[in-house]
Amino acid sequence: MIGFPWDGGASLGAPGGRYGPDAVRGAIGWWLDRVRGDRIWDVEAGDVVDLGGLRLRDRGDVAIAGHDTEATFAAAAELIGAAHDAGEIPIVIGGDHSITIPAVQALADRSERFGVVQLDAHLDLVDDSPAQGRLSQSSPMRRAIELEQGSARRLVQIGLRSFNYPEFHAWCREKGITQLTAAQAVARGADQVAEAALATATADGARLYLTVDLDCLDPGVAPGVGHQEPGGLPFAFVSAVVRRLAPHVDALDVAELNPMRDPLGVTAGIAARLVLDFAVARARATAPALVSDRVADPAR
Ligand SMILES: [Mn+2]
Repeated sequence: MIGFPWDGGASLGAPGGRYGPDAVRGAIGWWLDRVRGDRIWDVEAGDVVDLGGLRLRDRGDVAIAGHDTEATFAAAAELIGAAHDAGEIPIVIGGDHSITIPAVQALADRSERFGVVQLDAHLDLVDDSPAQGRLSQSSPMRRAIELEQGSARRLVQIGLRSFNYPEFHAWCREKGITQLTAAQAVARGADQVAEAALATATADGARLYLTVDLDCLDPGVAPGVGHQEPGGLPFAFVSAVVRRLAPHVDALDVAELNPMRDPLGVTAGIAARLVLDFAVARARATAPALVSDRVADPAR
């Protein structure tokens, strides 16, 4: 885990993302308390998982230079890169969605090619604008697909909705970006969506970057984000996609948590749950379940 307490890129949404990492650290303890002797009962999956092979390490926060976005992003890429080089899977906790820019760069620097699965209400494809520049919360996917190791054809966007700039309609189709609205994704179901996204994003042996913008969720579920869009994904859908992709992911981020808009801590709790979902799914992939309800219930 790497905290990235940055909201300097929140040029359209509300500031406050800088308090995100500590809110997740506070919320995650609720579930870590359930770990006994390196084991945890995954109630929803119906098994007891051996966490003995899993080490969840907190590498602390990216050093923020509030006056200098490029210096901050360089420090982030270095800290995230150090996790990659140590054989770890970085879990970057934002912070507004611009945190993805250096986090993707760190993976790209260590990959022949990579693909991205993005859970988000928004496109995040702005190239440049007078108000936002090139490194804001509205640009992380544009910066990702223009990298030499990236490709628009390996970008899968899930949870899109609401309204957007008209010029992007044709542009996205020309580039070959895969897009699913929140309603389309729910209609297809999490398993099918995750399978197809995995195949598209990891084509040609590409490594996988997973970015979860918490505004992919319905704001009635997760209100504490930079900008809320009605009609979002249910928690169970997002959790299922994160769990299904987790064993294949080379880097994860969870972005746009804004504790200043999250007075009850509900959204921080969701961010922490998704981190645990991710970690437990990875542990399950390497160590078989110790006890499973699925043995008793062959229908599952
Ligand atoms: Mn976003």
